[in-house]
Amino acid sequence: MSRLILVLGDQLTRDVAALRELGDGDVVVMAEVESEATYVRHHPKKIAFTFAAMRKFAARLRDDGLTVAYTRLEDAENAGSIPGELLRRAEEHGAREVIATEPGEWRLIEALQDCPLDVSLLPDDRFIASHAEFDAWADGRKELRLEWFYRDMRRKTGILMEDGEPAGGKWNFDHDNRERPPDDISFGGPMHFTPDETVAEVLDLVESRFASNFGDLRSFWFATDQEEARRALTRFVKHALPKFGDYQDAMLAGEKFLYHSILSVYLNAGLLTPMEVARAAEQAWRDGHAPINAVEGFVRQIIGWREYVRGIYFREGPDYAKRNDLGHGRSLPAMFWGAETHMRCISETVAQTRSEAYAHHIQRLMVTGNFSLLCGFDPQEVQDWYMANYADAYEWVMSANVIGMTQFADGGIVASKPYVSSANYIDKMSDYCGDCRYSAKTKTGEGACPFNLLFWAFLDRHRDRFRNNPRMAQIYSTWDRMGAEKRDTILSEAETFLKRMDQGATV
Ligand code: FAD
Ligand code: DLZ
Ligand code: SF4
Repeated sequence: MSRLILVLGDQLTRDVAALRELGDGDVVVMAEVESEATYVRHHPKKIAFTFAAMRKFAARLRDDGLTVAYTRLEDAENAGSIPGELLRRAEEHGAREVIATEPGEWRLIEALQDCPLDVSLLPDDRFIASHAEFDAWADGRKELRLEWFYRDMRRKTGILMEDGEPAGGKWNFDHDNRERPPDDISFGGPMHFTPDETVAEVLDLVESRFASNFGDLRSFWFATDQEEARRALTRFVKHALPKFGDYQDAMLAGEKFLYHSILSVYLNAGLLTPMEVARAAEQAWRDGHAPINAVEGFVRQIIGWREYVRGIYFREGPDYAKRNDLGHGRSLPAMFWGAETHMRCISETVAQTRSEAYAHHIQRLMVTGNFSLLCGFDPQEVQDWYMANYADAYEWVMSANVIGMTQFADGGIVASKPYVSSANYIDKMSDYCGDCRYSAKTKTGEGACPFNLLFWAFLDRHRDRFRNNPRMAQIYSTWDRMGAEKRDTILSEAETFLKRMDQGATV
């Protein structure tokens, strides 16, 4: 009896576990379905990317001689969900058994487990660390700090290792990174691909079905197959990687990409593997093309952070994404959806998110993430916002970044203290503040930057929670030394700002 081999829209790798099981007579099932396209209001570019890449991958499998049952979103008989499509195809092919690679989100894992067919979920071994390996590393540790996990990943992969020792003599070159933003950027941005017939067809579909979703569909320039994604990787390694480390934390108005790779969307969909990306970067260092601080910094993101956040998501279970340790419940303001704001850092970040379905790490972390935590937005709403707006968004990689790293909603599993900062950080690492209606240097009164007010208001609000955290002792003593009158002014101005924002005023 034939079996169904399920390939999801973010499993577009010939070597994915389920496809390795393929036997004679088995049918590969791929389906564009309403439930996946609407469980959050995805950016139109993400839907277009996913469908285009799925269609091209299905065509490649057919070229390889595989039998592929592919359902398009507009097909009349489309059952609308992955389990629904499996049931329909099972009946069509007289199959009972389904082989699938474990999805990257609990909701879909649970839906497959509940599907009334004989579904086997295979481990997704596109990742470097299995769930068991991550758990073995985490078990019994008081703190799950990235640095120790990352070193294990270096040892396991041999990336940037020489005779068992870290290349260049140390594990982490962050000290040499994080320079202030440069005056101009020599990297022209990621490789743009002109839509071919398949992509053009999908763009028309997405335009007609998802026009009201937040985000610009065109211009659409993403790679949509493995060969194109590899070209994008090559361009990054050649032109941007050498400076990746230096300007990793910089933000510049009008410069959407700086020296970032824009590879997460391809990595997460399966068009690239983490090991091929890490090896390409390592080779650039061995060839003398890129310095160790850049290559180590980049490799740490791929084999360190990317694996680590996935490990946390699966270790902590389906409830992780619902945590709200600080009890935050404010709704997101209209400025996160493109409404006018005087805050230049927010308007720049939201504008490029809208146009590209992309913002780089520091914009996500120190602008929208930091602002969300300071204002006390509901962490689930915050996560939904990120899930909706970024082309690389999947819960396995999103949750620990949002719930853990930026919102401290997991109570400190990922971060040892909340990632909050006043305007000082943004002012130092960007050119946003120069042309802003607010003044980063002004602490209270006319023109005071909201970050300056909200920062102290946050610390004051959560004093009981954080005052005994040794990493925050100094900041609390600065607050206490400020004088009661100044503290009251800050708190009342912060309150006024939040009230006006909640009422829909342009702030
Ligand atoms: P680069 O800066 O070039 O970094 C190289 C690669 O390292 C990335 O492609 C990515 O695969 C990996 N990486 C870097 N940082 C992280 C990280 N913190 N966690 C996991 N992988 C990392 N990344 C996603 O892939 N999907 C998400 O949904 C996502 N949501 C995020 C939400 C928040 C609030 C924050 C703070 C970060 C989030 N990240 C997410 C991590 C990171 O911001 C993006 O991976 C990165 O911006 C993607 O752009 P890039 O490919 O140019 O990355
Ligand atoms: C992101 C996405 C979208 C928009 N659409 C589909 C789809 O129609 N069919 C599909 O198989 N996958 C899609 N995906 C990717 C899935 O949402 C992803 O596999 C799960 O979120 C698990 O990571
Ligand atoms: Fe953002 Fe404040 Fe700087 Fe304006 S002054 S760009 S609001 S940090």
